[in-house]
Amino acid sequence: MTEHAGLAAWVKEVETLCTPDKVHWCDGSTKEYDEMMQLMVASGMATKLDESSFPNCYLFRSDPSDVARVEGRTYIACREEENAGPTNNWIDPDQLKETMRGLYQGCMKGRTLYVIPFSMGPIGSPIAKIGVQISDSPYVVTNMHIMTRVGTRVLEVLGSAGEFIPCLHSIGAPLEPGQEDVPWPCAPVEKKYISHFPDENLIWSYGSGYGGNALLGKKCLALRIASVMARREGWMAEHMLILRLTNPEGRRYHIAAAFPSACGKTNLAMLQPSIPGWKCECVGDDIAWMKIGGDGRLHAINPEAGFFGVAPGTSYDSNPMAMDTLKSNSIFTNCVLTDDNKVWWEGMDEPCEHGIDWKGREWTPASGEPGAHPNSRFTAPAKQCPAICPDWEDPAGVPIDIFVFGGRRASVVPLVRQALDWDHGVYLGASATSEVTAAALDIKAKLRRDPFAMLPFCGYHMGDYLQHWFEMGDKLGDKAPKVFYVNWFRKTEDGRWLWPGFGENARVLKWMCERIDGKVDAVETSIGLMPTADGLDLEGLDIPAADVEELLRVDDNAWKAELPDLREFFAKFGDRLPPRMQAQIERAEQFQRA
Ligand code: GTP
Ligand code: SPV
Ligand code: MN
Repeated sequence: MTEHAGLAAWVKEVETLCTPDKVHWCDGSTKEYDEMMQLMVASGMATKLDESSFPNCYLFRSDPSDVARVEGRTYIACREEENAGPTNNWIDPDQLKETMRGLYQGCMKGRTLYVIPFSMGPIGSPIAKIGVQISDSPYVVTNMHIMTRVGTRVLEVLGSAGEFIPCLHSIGAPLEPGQEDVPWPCAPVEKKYISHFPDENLIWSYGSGYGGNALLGKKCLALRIASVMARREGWMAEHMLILRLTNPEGRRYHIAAAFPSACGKTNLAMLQPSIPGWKCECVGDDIAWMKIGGDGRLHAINPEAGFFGVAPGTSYDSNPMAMDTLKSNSIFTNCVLTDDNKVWWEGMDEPCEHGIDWKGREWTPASGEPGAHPNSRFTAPAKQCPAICPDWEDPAGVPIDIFVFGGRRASVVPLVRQALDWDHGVYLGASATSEVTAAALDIKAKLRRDPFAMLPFCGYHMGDYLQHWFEMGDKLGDKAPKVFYVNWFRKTEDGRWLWPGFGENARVLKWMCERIDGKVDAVETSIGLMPTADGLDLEGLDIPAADVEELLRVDDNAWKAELPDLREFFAKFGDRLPPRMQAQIERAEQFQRA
């Protein structure tokens, strides 16, 4: 319970609206976590994995309709429609609340209402923000235990009048007396709403139990609501990993990188450099909150406490640090259950001959479909990562030297290039494109523009967001991080990866570090500064020279062909497109004409 009158009143109000059978205030303890897992095993929602191979780990299978974020059902309900901008869905906040109140009416019947006080960022840190999530999903409670700092200590910090962000969540599946529950209750897609009310720092989510739709501290609070607060208060909330790279001489570099969902953040954050003497440590794998410190530099913290990582493709070969992180005290969703009660997914080191797939059906490699859903995920405590940075919970954050943008592109976009200056860097981030992945359920396009990997996560007008980036650059001046753009995903015509990726990506990061130290030259091209023929350290890497040449090739015709689409995309921003972005587009067009 709480001494906070505002919180108590809100919980009472929700209780009256949603009519749960019980109310449970979460204390964040291990005992609470264990009891909830036991409850879910008993109800058939969770499967306990083999204790000797995966101690204290559980597998869940979601409803086949509830497997990823639903961008088409995600709303930024600010007062004025034009402030949501052309890249967000908008509904008038009063109207949306009326619709959702109708849905919330009695929606927790037969269920328990959990009150989850949580902190994004270390509890009590001046940069941390407190949220309180109400949810009727015990799965959400256990995931929040891992992904955020949950519990009584948060209520203590909140005191009797502290500020918190209310996050209301229901799976939208009331139980009538005698009605049998299903393993993964949720509402049909047309009743799902992931709603944000940025004018009042409020989040209402209904109908989904999966990932960013339901773990409201993550995308809803730490990105959509926080991005609005950050603009107002002069800081940044970004969809970025944070890592520390140390060179053989012991010099440290801090890198923050924005790639769209399922495009390599977790992997890069836990990189094991293939080049001798270089060390990489992970600060965060998905979200960065960054403020200008007393030294005038940009300092980043990871507001999360766990990783909600893409399972397929994760292996000891590709990401050993993630594999060591997730082997205990973790939750798995939509993976394969093997005959010896372990989890498996496509791309894991050893093949799986037989098991139960994510839909609960018998599965073999001959089944003709992946056994794990492409957006199957692990939820694992960050502190278990062997490569976690000793300073990952430092409230002061780490000073960022380098920003990296990128996306998944089979063609055109080269392995790496450096921006000419800050404004060009903002242009590179803003013009990012990526092939669409399984992380969003309802996006049919193959390729899309995803500025700063924030398209689904920016809580206000994207034109104003670009302006905010320009203004942050002005404030940082010569202390602004240097900007780069990468693409690990270029392929040959017959579909082979040109770049080995993963630990070898350290070679590209090394080039960036040498660039900012002025140790290595670059070639100026129409799209930015590129490595010279011998600029990248490729020692010990078995890669054909022709592949390297292709990875660094700038096809001016292909770039030119993309400009009309870029112009059309930015035209939607109308008079909110910053003149400095307009100038960058014109510069790009001029380059391509020359
Ligand atoms: P979200 O959690 O959705 O925000 O995704 P993320 O950006 O953290 O993506 P993640 O690192 O989980 O990578 C997604 C997929 O891309 C996985 O299947 C990885 O194995 C694969 N991947 C990551 N890095 C590389 C790389 O360097 N090369 C190749 N070919 N694949 C990669
Ligand atoms: C993403 O989609 O970018 C994720 C997973 O990190 S979710 O938490 O579902 O948004
Ligand atoms: Mn993400």
